[in-house]
Amino acid sequence: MPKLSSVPLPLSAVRITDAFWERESDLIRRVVLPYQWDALNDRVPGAAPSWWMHNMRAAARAVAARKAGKPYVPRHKADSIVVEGPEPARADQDAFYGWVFQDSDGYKWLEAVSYQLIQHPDPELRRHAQEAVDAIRAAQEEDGYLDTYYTLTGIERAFTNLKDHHELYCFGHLTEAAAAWYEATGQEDLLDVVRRFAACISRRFGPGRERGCPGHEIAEMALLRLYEATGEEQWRELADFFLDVRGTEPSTFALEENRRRKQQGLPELPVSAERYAYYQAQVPVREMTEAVGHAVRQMYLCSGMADAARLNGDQAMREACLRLWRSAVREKMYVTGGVGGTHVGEAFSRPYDLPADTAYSETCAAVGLVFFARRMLQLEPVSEYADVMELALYNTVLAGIALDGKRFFYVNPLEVDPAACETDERLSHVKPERQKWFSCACCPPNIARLLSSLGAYMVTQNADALFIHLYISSELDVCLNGFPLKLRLEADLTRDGRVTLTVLSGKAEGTLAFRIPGWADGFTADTGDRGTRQEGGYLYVTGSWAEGDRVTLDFSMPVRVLAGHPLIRETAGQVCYARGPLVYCAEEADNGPDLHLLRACPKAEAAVERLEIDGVSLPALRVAAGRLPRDEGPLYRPWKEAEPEDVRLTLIPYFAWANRGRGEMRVWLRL
Ligand code: FUB
Ligand code: ZN
Repeated sequence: MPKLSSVPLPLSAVRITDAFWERESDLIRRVVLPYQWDALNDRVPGAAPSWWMHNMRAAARAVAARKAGKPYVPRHKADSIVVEGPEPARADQDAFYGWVFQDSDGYKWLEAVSYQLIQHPDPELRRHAQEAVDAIRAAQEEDGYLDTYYTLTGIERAFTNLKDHHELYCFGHLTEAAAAWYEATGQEDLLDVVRRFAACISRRFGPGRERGCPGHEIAEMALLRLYEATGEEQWRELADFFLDVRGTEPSTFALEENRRRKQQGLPELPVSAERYAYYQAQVPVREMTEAVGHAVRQMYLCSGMADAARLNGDQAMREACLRLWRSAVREKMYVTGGVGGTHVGEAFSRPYDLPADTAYSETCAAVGLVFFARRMLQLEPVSEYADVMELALYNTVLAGIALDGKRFFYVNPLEVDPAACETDERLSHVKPERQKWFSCACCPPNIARLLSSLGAYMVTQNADALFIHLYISSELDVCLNGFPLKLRLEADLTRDGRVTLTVLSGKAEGTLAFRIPGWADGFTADTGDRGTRQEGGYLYVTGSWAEGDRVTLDFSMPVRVLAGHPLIRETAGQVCYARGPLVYCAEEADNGPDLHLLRACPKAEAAVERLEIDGVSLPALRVAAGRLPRDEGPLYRPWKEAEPEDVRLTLIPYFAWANRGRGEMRVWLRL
């Protein structure tokens, strides 16, 4: 392992006490996960059915029938599935409904529940989770294969379309869930399911056997996680195999496509990899230079690559990760930490193409960026990674869930005119109001699993130092140079930039490294008589630590007025406001309609106030601005100097928009 690389603290060593984040985590445990369990069981009135439990039970019956020597006759053939399905009460109990990756929704939920159980025993959640585990076990085929889509639509076609049919994606999410469930309960029941499924995959794919890799990545990072958790080499070997095959010639996606075409009597296609950029399979991974294609896939691939670079000490892989990071973050990321500039294919667009109203910026892609950032931090403690991780977390990830935890955004635009979204086909992907659930419900459980494991993103450690990346109030049980320390971290970045670290118990010598956030306009530090140095955007504080010792940092947190890079056409002549990790937006609820008529006054002072939205106290900004009149004049008229009326705007954190009914919203304000 490279010297600089670090590992996160185990979740059990972090107890979050933060006023802001504890509310979120509590909401996830008390409201979101029980709600999502109902959704997975199709019990949320008026919400799109999930079909998760339905498909698991139907698959279990099909598996049992086959075991008893009775063939199962698919209700629908693979490739002709019914995504929306009927009312669940009128559904064919033995048919598959939903998307090909429907199984993954429940796996993500189970992973989130497991993280919660590590931190808070909850008998009801545990009972539901066990029910889910048992349903999954029953749906596994005798040879270890597990994917309800193929079990119910034609098992003979399993593994014939790795590019589009997501069985390795579902396997990846199952692996993540199993690792988390094992960590939470010590039970190997789900791990055994994964072992059997992995064995089934490995009988078919691997060195000297068939070449293949997932069309939608995640298995790579999931397998490497399992390798780290268990020390079992087989997981690393399979992850390395998937990474090494990707993008090599002849393209495995082309070969499988040609096999299908042959069966249909269609001519074969060229087998070169270059056609598969959408799936990040256009070149071998170590040669990749640009973040392209489906944004979630790209972020998950990058995460797996960063893990592999760290665990294998693979320098070429690390350099590819750096290039992909720079492309994604420095040329293709929204100011809100979202990625995916186009809804066409839910994908990365060209550099600097970051439209506000037609943005895709899928919640899952921001979750993926958080994964990638933490893994880059593990490779090397450089504060840019933590800055981006924090940005994505406080803005786009949080925007994906309503303050009451019961409605969700999949797409996260930076400008919304509800009337346009409802009438303009080009904006049909943009929902002005959060939804109860989605037929493609990848995002809600993804938010739940990330927010339930926040402790794993805050602190990492290597032989040199303990790195504090995110300032979230918490109690931490750490071990510094072999000596246990109990630490209390106090901060509330939704209020100010003051951070205090107190040693609650223990005695040790060593280094604590504190991130100097990119948003801070200078800082002061009281570190006692310990030695300090700055490197990579961290303040390293070295010395002895004992009960009652304290470090206080004061990061100056002014209101920042941001402009976009000159090559982002969309942000030309506009500014947006930010303070600390939060990006702000104007909403119709505070500022009236026609937000495009507002004119920002970037030089005017801004005041920070508290505002209550849906019972939650949030930081708001009051800023001076102008408003152009709306008139009934002709469509075009001779230009004259604009005479805006003076107004004061209320700006709210971007993540909190759309919690007060339907209305306009915009992040970028014209000058
Ligand atoms: O394909 C599985 C998931 O569904 C993707 O990650 C999301 O973008 C959505 O397409
Ligand atoms: Zn999603």
